[in-house]
Amino acid sequence: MEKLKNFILLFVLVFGSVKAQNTSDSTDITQEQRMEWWQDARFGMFIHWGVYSKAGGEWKGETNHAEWLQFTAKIPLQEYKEYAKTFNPIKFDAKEWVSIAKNAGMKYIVVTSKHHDGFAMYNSQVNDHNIIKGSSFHRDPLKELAEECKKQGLRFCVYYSLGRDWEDPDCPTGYAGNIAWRSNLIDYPIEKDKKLQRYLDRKAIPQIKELLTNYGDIGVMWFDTYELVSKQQGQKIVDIIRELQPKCIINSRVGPCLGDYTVNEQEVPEGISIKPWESCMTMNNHWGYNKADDNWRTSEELVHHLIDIASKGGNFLLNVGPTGEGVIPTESAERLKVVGDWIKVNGEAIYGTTFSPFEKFVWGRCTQKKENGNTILYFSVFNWPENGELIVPEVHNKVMKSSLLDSGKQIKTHSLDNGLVIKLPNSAPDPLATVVKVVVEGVIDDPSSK
Ligand code: FHN
Repeated sequence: MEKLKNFILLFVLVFGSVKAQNTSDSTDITQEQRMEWWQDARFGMFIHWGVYSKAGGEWKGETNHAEWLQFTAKIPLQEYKEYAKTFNPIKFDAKEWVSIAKNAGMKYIVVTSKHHDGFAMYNSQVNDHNIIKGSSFHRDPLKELAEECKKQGLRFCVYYSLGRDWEDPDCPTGYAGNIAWRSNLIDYPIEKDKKLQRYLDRKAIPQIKELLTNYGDIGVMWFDTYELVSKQQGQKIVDIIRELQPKCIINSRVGPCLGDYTVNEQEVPEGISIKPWESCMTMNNHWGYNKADDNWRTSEELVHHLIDIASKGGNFLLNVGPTGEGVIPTESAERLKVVGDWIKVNGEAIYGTTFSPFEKFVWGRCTQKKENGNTILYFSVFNWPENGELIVPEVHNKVMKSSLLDSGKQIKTHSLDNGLVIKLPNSAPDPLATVVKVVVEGVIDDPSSK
């Protein structure tokens, strides 16, 4: 009898707990499931917006400031707080912003909830240096953006400056030489007195919890500049996020050797990476709004970056810096419209694709999809070959179908010993980039397997 009782007890203990796990199945999300939407999305909008946007990069006649205004213009905290009180972006329209992103073909938005100035662009109960208590706006733009993203089917994501905060007295940064030059040494000159854990416990962690509790599903927690945050401290933050929102993706700037994907800033890596990565990029020379900066990338450059990044297995996070009134600059909106028009026709060659099975071509890039055991190759042609022929080496698979993606017009191919020849029309249907879709039997060994 005793044995039976012990056996039942053991049974309940073991199977009772497994069952418990299965009931809350959202916590059992696999990394692959967590990353799936993001890897299919390929294209997102980065938004650098804050009190600093009001200055438009200008302070006392100097015009090269932006999101680092408080620091680069050496503004004492109290003066910056006075300036923040005058911030009143009356033209801010979440619907407009999300529509611009959506029409550009972007699937997610990453907005600065708090940049290095430590000013929360949302209704934070943790610290009064925020848009509700510390500005003239008294509305919560993150709340409005989160709701609008939901309405328009985009993923709402937040940027959070983790290891740099010029409002908090306990946020030390790494030393360059013997100066902690990225710290607020004006208001808090004694760097060695600053205890990072105090800042994490008093401000960062409570604010991260607020963001993960009050704004619905957060697609990505996009941390920046972890500076002195250790792996243990970063892991604690990861654990908190996994607890509150298991599906939330975390970038690599949460701490050393942490995060779900790596970030390349203002650059596109040379080669392919099979690990998830993202390239974040400005459209001119500044993240935050700078009215003097007219060094805009061309729409063609942006389309080519998008294709190049997708052909290497990455995501493109393209930045806008709205004005102090809350308007996305015309130069940005116009370029995003052009990118969006291209994607409306050629999105199939970007969304849900994986990296190229080939080294890059002089004439363009390739992305691929697997379908029913066969492979769909999307060749995006940037430079139209004079002889109207594309040579794709190493492809000996049988071609099942080949066409121009935009019109569906059939095009001819033939095989040679060294690969496949694709016969093109005399001129490029789309000068930005023309996509040729070729379906071949079976799979093509990708370069990483060679
Ligand atoms: O210092 C920031 C900068 O202002 C901007 O936010 C970029 C975006 O990735 N991150 C830091 C520089 O690496």
